[in-house]
Amino acid sequence: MTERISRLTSIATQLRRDVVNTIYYAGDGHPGPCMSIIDILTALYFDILRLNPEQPDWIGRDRFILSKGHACPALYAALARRGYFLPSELKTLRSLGSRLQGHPVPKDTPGVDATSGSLGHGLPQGCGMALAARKRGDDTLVFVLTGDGELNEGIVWEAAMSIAKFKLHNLIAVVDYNGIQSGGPVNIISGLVNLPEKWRAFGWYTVEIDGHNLEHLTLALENAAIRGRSPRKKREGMIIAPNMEPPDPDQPIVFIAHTLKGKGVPFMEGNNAWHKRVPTDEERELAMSILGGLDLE
Ligand SMILES: Cc1ncc(C[n+]2csc(CCOP(=O)(O)OP(=O)(O)O)c2C)c(N)n1
Repeated sequence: MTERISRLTSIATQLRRDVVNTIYYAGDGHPGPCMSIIDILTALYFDILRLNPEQPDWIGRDRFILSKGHACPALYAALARRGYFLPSELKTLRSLGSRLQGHPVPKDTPGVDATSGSLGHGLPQGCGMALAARKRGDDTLVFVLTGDGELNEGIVWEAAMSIAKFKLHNLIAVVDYNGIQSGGPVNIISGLVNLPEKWRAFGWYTVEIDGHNLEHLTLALENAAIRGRSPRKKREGMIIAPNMEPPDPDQPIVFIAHTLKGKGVPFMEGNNAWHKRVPTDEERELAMSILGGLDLE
């Protein structure tokens, strides 16, 4: 394992610990949905995104939209560990007057770029931000992370169509394809099948990826980011997806990230009872014994 990947692996474990502790202290929250996106967030916040935590509103920053806003304890953990605020503040999640509300609000929370929680709105907001970046003439990128159950919302597909039509190569979407939404399996509830073909039909360069393999994630996201900032520049040997032709210069990219709900805590993995649930004292201790560490230090 390279030094880069071992650093990211230990950050991902730290974020998983933070999520368990944050939800334990808040007495409310969605641990399973957080765990499936931790590795994606780790790759983005600790390797890929161009950010300045000391200047959260810096115009030149990349934007990140957590469209499945109910997983915000994972985002807050990433922001805290990236230096936007102290990890001890995570304990205030969902409490009155806290900057860390139960769904993300940019007005209150440093580092949050978009309001979310009502599912489906991340991609449309990202479309607007990517158009604005084009109008400004800068090379900032917009990353949007959506759930798979969230794709039931029709507005996602309106945005997908517009983003391809406007040729927004500066927007990169990631779908957290864990196969389960709050009410059960996505393929049964909404008939969400043939997902990659759907995105391709909407004009997107569609790449399937293991959403827990930090090596693959960082390589693919890094190359997608380099390409997103200047899509017409020829680069020898740059691979976004092995065994695929490179994207057309104007095509937006979506990563379909195969993930596991609850990933990292065995008794939560694939168990939808943890979609929204608070760990008991014993469950928290068990999780900590697996993840190492005890508290929000
Ligand atoms: C517009 C809207 N409808 C319903 C909900 C309630 N809700 C919260 S989480 C969730 C499931 C989302 O599934 P998915 O996108 O797969 O996220 P995951 O379960 O993987 O976290 C639903 C339906 C909501 N937040 N917004």
